[in-house]
Amino acid sequence: MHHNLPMSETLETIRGACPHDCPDTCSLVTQVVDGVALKVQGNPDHPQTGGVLCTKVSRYAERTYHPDRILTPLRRTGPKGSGQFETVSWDEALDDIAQRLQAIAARDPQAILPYSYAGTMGLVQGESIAARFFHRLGASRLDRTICASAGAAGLEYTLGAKLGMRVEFFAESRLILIWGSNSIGSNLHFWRYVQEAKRNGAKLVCIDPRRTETADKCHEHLAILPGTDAALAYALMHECIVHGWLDHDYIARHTLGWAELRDRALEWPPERAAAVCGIPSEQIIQLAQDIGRCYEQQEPVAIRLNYGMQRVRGGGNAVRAVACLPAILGAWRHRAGGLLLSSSGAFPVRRDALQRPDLLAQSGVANPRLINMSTIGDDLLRPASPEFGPRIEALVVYNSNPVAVAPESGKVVAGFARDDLFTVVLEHFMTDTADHADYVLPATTQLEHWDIHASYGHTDVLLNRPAIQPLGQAMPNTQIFRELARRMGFDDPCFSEHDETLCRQAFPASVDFDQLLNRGFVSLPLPDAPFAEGGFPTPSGKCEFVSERLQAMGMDGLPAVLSNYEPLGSDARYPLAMISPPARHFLNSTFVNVQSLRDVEGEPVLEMHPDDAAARGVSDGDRVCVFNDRGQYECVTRVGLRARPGVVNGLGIWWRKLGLNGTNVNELTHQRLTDLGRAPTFYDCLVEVRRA
Ligand SMILES: Nc1nc2c(c(=O)[nH]1)N[C@H]1C(S)=C(S)[C@@H](COP(=O)(O)OP(=O)(O)OC[C@H]3O[C@@H](n4cnc5c(=O)[nH]c(N)nc54)[C@H](O)[C@@H]3O)O[C@H]1N2
Ligand SMILES: Nc1nc2c(c(=O)[nH]1)N[C@H]1C(S)=C(S)[C@@H](COP(=O)(O)OP(=O)(O)OC[C@H]3O[C@@H](n4cnc5c(=O)[nH]c(N)nc54)[C@H](O)[C@@H]3O)O[C@H]1N2
Ligand code: SF4
Ligand SMILES: [Mo]
Repeated sequence: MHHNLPMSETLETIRGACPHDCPDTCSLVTQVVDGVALKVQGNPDHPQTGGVLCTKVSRYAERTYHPDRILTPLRRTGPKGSGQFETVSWDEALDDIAQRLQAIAARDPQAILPYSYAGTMGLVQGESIAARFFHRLGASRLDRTICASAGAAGLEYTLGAKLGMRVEFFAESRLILIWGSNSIGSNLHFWRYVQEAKRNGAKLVCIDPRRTETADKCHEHLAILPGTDAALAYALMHECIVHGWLDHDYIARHTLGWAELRDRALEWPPERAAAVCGIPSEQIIQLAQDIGRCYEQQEPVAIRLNYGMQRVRGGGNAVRAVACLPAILGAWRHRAGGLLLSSSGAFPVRRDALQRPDLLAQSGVANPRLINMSTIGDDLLRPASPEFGPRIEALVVYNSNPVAVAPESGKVVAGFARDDLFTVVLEHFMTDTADHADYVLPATTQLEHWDIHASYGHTDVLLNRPAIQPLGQAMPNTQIFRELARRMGFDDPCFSEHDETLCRQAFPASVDFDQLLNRGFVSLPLPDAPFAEGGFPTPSGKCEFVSERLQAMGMDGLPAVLSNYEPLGSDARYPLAMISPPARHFLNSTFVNVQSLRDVEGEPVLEMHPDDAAARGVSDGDRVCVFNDRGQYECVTRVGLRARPGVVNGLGIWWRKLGLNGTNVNELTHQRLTDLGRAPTFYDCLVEVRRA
């Protein structure tokens, strides 16, 4: 849309997609005048966005034009971590990087590791040319587990895939369980549907150790101890069984293993679960009665499960336990009933076309080893061995800030500080990770490049068109990998495909690209209620209460109740459990350097219950040291009822260098992995607190 304005100004509005790791995947409209992006707003024509963005992304122009943007390639001049760099030309940087990688690859390409996550969720600036590059090279593969893989595994073993309710139908639900989700902070557009349901008389129940802003607005809040969700789910099943709130027809036709699940659930009366969860049994009984009332009146019960409850040892099994509930109630029959954890399995993404795993054949490495991104601290420090393979000699980091976000930062920092490690970081800003690079390469932001997006919170495909030219010498990730590929002699034509071509390859023709170009989004054609007639994409086609696949791995196949690695009360030296969910105005570690957002958050915060604070002589606003055997983190207390007794909330994820003592909350977390999905256990962590 072009308008001719006076004084030869041109105003354009460009449609895009929010790139951030957030379930909402908003449709953006950017106003551009004379090539400068003035404003980024929510697209009013996209129903899921409804013309509204969160505070963070309303500041996207501020982030894009931030004076600290990296706009030229940089080469390190000081010690690793010092942040001392000099400007170099693209040719100098790329020639040297290609030479260094080639020399390592000549010995063993698996000594090279890509490290990336969802700094952008774009399918093109994420894993397209980059994946082709590392496949062709035969580099180690990265196991991308840092966020959601425990919950994903739990869902896949139970429902068969990352599928669930369509988010818009929560507006019609009568009882909504918001379980391990701070929707107002992390899933704002879902919250709009919840408000609609509330206006229509729905009851809202929040299950979260922290009294979040979401919990404040729900009718009930069950402040369970971290890592006790499976016990709560079983107690709810217990009550359904005892009171006969069971859809026997749905159970018989569409589930597997009911007799076994029933016996297990009968071991969990509310009193037993209450003791494990650290809440009064009356709260569990009340919630069960709310469920029963809906069951009897044939009103839909909906669960918005989110990833907060799977960052503990038993996270995968906890998701399995919760995911059994809708099936026993027959809640899936109704489009406003069932459960949603992630909708990403609904998207027919052509990953092989984008990532070209077939290029491995040219690399000479048949099946490169898999390195878990969640244990990067240990893995960078590991010597070569027959089991592990070669020592990691080179890292190429893009779309991620591991020094800030990976667990047990003490080890992560020590690994990144290794003098014999060659590190390249593609970034917008000098993050804690970029400080440890040998080369930092300037990457474009979402306003400057093409991309295409699936979503994990709704079921629309979005296209992102560039709104402005790249700033300075910045290049899209894709272009940086094309340039490296050429220098490494990778001449397959797939390395010269353009970004728009890649956008077109990402989905089959059934996703209408012309509509994406014209309107910015396309809704997937999906049934209103995915499992109303069963049809679960599991091996049995049923909702699997008992999983033969898990039995084959030596488990009993039922959802297990597992206690945390570090349960409350297990170590007298560290009598507090700590969780570290996001601060509302940051997105993981992104936006911490945007002054207007950091001003809102103030300083790194530790929320403490008044009893826990008093026991330590700590008052509101005191500077404290949070510590355990792994490290120390200084922050400022907020004493109040957001924290339950015994649990402190260390809001994340600050940049270490912007924190009070040069660390952040991950100084305290550990690298042990979840029961399923090999994921980190950020919220399974014991600490003690003293005044600093
Ligand atoms: N503003 C903002 N939005 C974000 C993000 C952000 O950093 N900031 N991050 C994005 C990303 S990457 C993700 S993965 C999602 C994360 O969003 P969610 O999937 O919602 O997960 P978390 O924020 O980790 O945790 C959600 C809630 O679970 C609670 N919780 C912690 N432990 C437990 C437990 O054991 N049981 C239960 N029932 N609850 C528990 C936490 O207190 C928190 O309030 O949000 C995305 N959106
Ligand atoms: N203690 C604790 N730790 C956690 C969590 C927690 O709840 N508690 N949450 C975990 C979760 S859920 C997640 S998902 C991870 C997130 O961890 P990360 O995926 O590392 O996410 P961010 O911290 O947002 O860092 C993304 C980086 O990518 C960069 N980036 C964005 N777009 C582009 C681009 O187009 N090109 C390039 N080259 N760079 C780009 C941004 O500038 C930013 O620095 O953190 C995990 N760590
Ligand atoms: S971060 Fe989430 S809520 Fe904010 S604009 Fe992006 S998709 Fe929308
Ligand atoms: Mo995440």
